[in-house]
Amino acid sequence: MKIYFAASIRGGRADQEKYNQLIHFLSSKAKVLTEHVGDDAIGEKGEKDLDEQEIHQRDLVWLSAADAVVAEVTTPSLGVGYELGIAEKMDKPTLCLYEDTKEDRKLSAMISGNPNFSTFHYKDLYQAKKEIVSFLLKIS
Ligand code: 6IA
Repeated sequence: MKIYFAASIRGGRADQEKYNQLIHFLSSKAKVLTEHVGDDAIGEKGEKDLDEQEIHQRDLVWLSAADAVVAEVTTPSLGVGYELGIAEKMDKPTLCLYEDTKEDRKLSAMISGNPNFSTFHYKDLYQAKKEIVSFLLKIS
């Protein structure tokens, strides 16, 4: 199974280590097409070896090839929102993971209110990983 993992790059890299751990976990269960999203060498500027048009084109090819999408949506990101909208149009099973441990943050209603996405609020990575396992079981 091929998974498109989406998470913030220019929206902010504060959760990068968490992305890394989720990608590592997902990779033990499926093929993750977008492992670079967790890479600590990618800062808020993104990748250096491709231009922006190439990145956009490549990411859409990968999204189209994916069997499912897992998005970490705690840090708001225009790119992730865009990818989620496209994933919905492509009928990709989609899991949105949101860490709700901080009162001042709120997830967009366009994500939490969308019946086509499975949105899961988690307090720690253990819960997030458990939900990933149920999601993968459900769609396989
Ligand atoms: O708006 P954001 O940058 O936070 O969007 C992040 C999401 O869009 C991720 O899920 C990625 O799949 C995708 N994405 C956006 N920008 C990039 C990128 N470089 N490299 C890889 N994936 C990306 C950014 C620009 C670079 C030429 C400097």
